[in-house]
Amino acid sequence: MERPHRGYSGSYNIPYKMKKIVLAFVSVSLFCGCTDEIPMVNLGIDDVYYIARMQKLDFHPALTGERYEWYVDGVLVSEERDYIFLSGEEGDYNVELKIIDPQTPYDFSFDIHVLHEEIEYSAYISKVYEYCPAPGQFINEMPRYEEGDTYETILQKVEESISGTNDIMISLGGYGGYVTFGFDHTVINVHGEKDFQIWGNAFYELLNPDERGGSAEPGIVMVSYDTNCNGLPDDEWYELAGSEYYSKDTRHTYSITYQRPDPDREIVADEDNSLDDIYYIEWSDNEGQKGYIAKNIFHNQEYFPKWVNSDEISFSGSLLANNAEDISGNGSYFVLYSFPWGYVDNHPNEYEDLNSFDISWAVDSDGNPVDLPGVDFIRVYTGINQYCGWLGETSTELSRAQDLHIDLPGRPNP
Ligand SMILES: [Ca+2]
Ligand SMILES: [Ca+2]
Ligand SMILES: [Ca+2]
Repeated sequence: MERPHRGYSGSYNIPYKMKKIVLAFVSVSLFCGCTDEIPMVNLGIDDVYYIARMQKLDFHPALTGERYEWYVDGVLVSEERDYIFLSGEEGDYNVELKIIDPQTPYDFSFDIHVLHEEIEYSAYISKVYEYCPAPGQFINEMPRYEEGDTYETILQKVEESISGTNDIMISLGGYGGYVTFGFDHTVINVHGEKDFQIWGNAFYELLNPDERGGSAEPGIVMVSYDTNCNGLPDDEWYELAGSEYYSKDTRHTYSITYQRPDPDREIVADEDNSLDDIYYIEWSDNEGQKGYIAKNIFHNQEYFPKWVNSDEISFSGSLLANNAEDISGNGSYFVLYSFPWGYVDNHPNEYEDLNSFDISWAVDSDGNPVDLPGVDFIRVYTGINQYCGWLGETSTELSRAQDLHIDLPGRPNP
């Protein structure tokens, strides 16, 4: 799929966004066997590139060798054959590629001029790639399903809800439900700083605010870098390791499947009549557990996503420990406690730092830290599989995300 570019074709003469650069070296034979020196190949007018900050330029050398070394301003940055250049800072950079090979060593040097974008970037979400909620009491309502909607039109509604500063809350439903979004540029991983913030609808209850309990419905964040530069979230995903990542109570290979409501189920209400269908949507997990998302009297729409045709939906990921406590002892008053840091919809939005995320928290599927230069795709999924009586299933909500490295008009970032 062709990704729309940002209008760089005319004025700066070379790259589109995501342009693939193939270093096709001509006249190679002229240099062979003539000298012991490593030949410098002049790439002609193509040895200068212009690109906007926070956009990638990916290089694929046509020539091969035993080893490769890429340098930016003299600093070794990669020993892979292919290299993606990305800079958050405007300026002039010298890039050098050394192909180390006993027969045919080469050394190429060229300049990249990183410019300010022609159209100012948005600091907020510009694109929603996926919306796959688990069943829940707010599904088909946040956003609302209307007759004739398809996955594509629902996706559009989600994008309209959470992009820019529209600030319309969407729900991810029960455990595993997720949304994937991105910005109109790559979010740079500035080392030593948090990189983006996400808004939810968590609150602390008024009686004991110091305990940081109330409605915390933590969502786990995953990030991905568009390493194949196709504009699609089909690259490797990394979890951002929040405060609970290394806890013994966190399970890292959890999976769950929800069933479409069985039309032949026995309709049973609970004793105090806050739930009118306690066997509504059955789930089963890979630990042999089973349970139900009940239908409650407060939300009468269907809870299984209506645009989904399949009879079951599955999710997998890390599972956080339950965070709710029934302080009434009779199911009438639950407090959902916040985890310390690193989750969405986990602290009230005014605690900006506790709702902000550092790309350097990324870990691979074995839990090893990964040093990403930036991210193009961010995914949030409900991290708890918990049911709290009349409050219903625990579900992550979110309404906005912001790249903390983009200056806002009239308010430069510190
Ligand atoms: Ca960072
Ligand atoms: Ca991709
Ligand atoms: Ca919430």
